[in-house]
Amino acid sequence: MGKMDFIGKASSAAGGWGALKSVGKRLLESGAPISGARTLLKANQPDGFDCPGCAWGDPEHGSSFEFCENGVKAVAWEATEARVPPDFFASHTVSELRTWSDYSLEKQGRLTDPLRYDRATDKYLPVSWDEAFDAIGGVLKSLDSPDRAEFYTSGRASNEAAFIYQLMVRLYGTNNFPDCSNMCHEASGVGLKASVGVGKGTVLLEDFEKADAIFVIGQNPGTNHPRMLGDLRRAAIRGARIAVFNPIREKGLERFTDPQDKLEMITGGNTKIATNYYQPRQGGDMAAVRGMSKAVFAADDAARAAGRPSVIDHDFLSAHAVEFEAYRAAVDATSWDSILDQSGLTRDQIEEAAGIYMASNSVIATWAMGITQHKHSVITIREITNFMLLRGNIGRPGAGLCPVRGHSNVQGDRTVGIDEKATPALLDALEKELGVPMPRNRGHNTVEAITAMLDGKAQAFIALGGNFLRATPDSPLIIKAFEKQKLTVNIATKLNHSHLVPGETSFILPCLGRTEIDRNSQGKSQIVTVEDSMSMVHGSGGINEPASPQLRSEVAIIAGIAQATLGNEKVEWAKLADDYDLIRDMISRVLPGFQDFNARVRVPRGFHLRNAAAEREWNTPAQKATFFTGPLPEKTDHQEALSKNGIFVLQTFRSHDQYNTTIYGMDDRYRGVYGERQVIFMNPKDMEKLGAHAKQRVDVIGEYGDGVERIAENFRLVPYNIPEGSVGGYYPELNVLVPLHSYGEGSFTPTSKSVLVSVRLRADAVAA
Ligand SMILES: Nc1nc2c(c(=O)[nH]1)N[C@H]1C(S)=C(S)[C@@H](COP(=O)(O)OP(=O)(O)OC[C@H]3O[C@@H](n4cnc5c(=O)[nH]c(N)nc54)[C@H](O)[C@@H]3O)O[C@H]1N2
Ligand SMILES: Nc1nc2c(c(=O)[nH]1)N[C@H]1C(S)=C(S)[C@@H](COP(=O)(O)OP(=O)(O)OC[C@H]3O[C@@H](n4cnc5c(=O)[nH]c(N)nc54)[C@H](O)[C@@H]3O)O[C@H]1N2
Ligand SMILES: [Mo]
Repeated sequence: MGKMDFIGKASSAAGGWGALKSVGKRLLESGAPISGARTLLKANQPDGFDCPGCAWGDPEHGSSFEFCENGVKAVAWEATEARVPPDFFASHTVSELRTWSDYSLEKQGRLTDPLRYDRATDKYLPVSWDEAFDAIGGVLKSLDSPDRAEFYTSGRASNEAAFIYQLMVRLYGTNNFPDCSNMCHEASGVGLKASVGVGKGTVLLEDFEKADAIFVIGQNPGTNHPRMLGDLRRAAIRGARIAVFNPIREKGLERFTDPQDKLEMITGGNTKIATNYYQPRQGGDMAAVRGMSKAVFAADDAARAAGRPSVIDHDFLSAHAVEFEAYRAAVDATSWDSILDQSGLTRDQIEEAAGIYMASNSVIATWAMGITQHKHSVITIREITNFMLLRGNIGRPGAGLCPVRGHSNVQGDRTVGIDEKATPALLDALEKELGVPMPRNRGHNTVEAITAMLDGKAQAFIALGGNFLRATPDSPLIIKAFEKQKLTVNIATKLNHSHLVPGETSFILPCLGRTEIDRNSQGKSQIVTVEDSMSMVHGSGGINEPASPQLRSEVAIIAGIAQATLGNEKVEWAKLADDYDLIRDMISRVLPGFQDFNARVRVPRGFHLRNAAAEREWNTPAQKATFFTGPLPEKTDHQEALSKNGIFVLQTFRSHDQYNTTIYGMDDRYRGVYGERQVIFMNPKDMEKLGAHAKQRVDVIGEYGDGVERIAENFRLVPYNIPEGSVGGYYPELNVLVPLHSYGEGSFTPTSKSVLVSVRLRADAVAA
């Protein structure tokens, strides 16, 4: 398809033959269709590996292959036959590679050898593992304080890798754990902890079979959690109501053809997913939810006045919650006018949605980045919790809270200690286990780590996976931050831009992926474990031969760095790396809920980590579920944008053909965009106001008045069903527009779904 007609027809339903076609293409591209198919058959199976795609749960009856188009892409991406050997680095300087796109870099294939940056030639050269470990240990030992180093984690790391990583970092002496969670579901953790005492979801996958209504808020599962669509589809077929809140009409939430359903595939049929689709303004969800609470209160008052049973579960609230009266007062004090203006919905729509809630015995609320990546995300999550508490929708079958996590083990990484603000309980337990004091001061999150690197307060950056440079805000600042480092280390499977801004001493350390066999020194294969969004912990063992004989597991690489930095006195690192059972034994001694870890993880589906709130045990200061009683945000960015001429609020989201900063391809089938990622989705009325036509070339400019020029050049407009005053486009290309200082209150999460911008037409406009 030529560049000119990148706007095409969107798929009529998510999933279906389009998904199958795309999968076949991926398998062929991975270069190994046969082993590729075998690889896929082992995804999310009891004796296979955990899919590195998303963190959606696995079904109990896991006999048939759980089909998921984007899971296939994630697996094929890792299991590719393409390689980037030392030869590749001999023929390209780092400066040259910096001009390549994210897509081209990762497309080159799997990293094969440990590499050290050589400044004289501006190239990465092969290095031995021992030499790398010694040099890294040398720099780490030379820093004047352990707080001078930042240890990043991306959420694909296994529990075992993450646990020994935090062990090393804390023994070294710091709690500096910036991690991808800081940019992702941090607000869910903070909000839920304050409201119900545990920062995780309270539902199991089985609850989706029992819910009467499911509220899907700020999430695009058709692309990002395709297996969730299967659960939503089954719920829809049973007659459950599915209420979607999303400013954009997302195809996957409207209709879905289940590739696992033979009849639907043959007949070209599909299932309607959303029974009710609401399009709030950007960041207008808290107002929408408060409006629903207001309607529930009104209905409850009326019912009680008429002598009918109450709508609100007052028995549950008096037994289990505090601050209910104050919440009622806060809702009463919130006017419908402010609710309607902030949410952008009509009163009828809000009352209709509240009606669905009241007519349903058991309700689940799910959410993702459309909620968490805002300034007021923590209180929005608390407001969703308030609403769910009104009818006791937490802690019983078919009901509960479900923040749908991103990376396949981001939740597990937190559980095992990747946390810059670790609880005293964890630190106490580590002290008891190791017999040495743990650092007690709060460490750096992602935003603070960047600031520390820029200020020269941090001088070393180590990354266990991920692509920090591209995932974080204000991209040009991060380049400066990396350039100032004495040491940068990237443990990675594929080459990305974070590797191309080397500090004074710099290494790329290639690791095994989850699909690969991880053998110890005796040739025995080892398994790792992960935790999904439903707190199920299960084993994962690779089945493919490693991409290169030089690769080491993440655990082994961390053990190597730890030994070179700390010696073997407190922990015998090599022994742990040679037998992950020993790491799991240590986890079971240190963390609650992991007793008999080694035995329980070897049964199909693993085990469930107890969630106290799901059992109505509330570990909040009041020992009760605690209502949030504050007001709505004074003004959202969307309201701000609507009040000013020419200002828009920008949200940055994922296409159907990417995994975060990994770009699989240039198409976004469900949104009807092909072969192009430099696009801005805009309401046709706004385009008219600007005098712009479809495919118009534009520059997008940050509007923060903070003296920093932020500009994303040469994007093209796509007319779209998106609220007026808001625009959307793809992450990571648009991260240049997200200011480092714009983050969530209480979460420090960059406001990637709410960025103030203007749009300037370019002179070199092409005809529509
Ligand atoms: N294939 C694939 N799978 C993935 C990923 C991937 O990149 N590719 N990434 C993984 C990761 S790390 C994560 S965190 C998840 C992300 O999963 P999602 O949260 O689904 O990801 P986004 O693409 O950021 O989509 C955000 C959705 O929220 C909506 N939204 C934006 N602002 C608002 C708002 O103010 N209110 C409401 N109600 N909605 C809003 C957007 O229109 C969009 O539909 O997916 C995980 N799974
Ligand atoms: N503007 C904007 N910014 C965002 C977001 C947004 O919606 N908008 N979303 C945010 C969110 S939700 C997240 S989670 C972050 C994601 O931030 P990150 O987790 O840092 O980014 P990824 O793109 O997932 O990382 C991809 C890289 O991980 C490495 N990798 C892949 N598999 C493995 C493995 O098994 N082991 C190791 N060691 N490395 C591996 C590869 O080298 C690959 O290049 O981005 C955040 N940034
Ligand atoms: Mo994420």
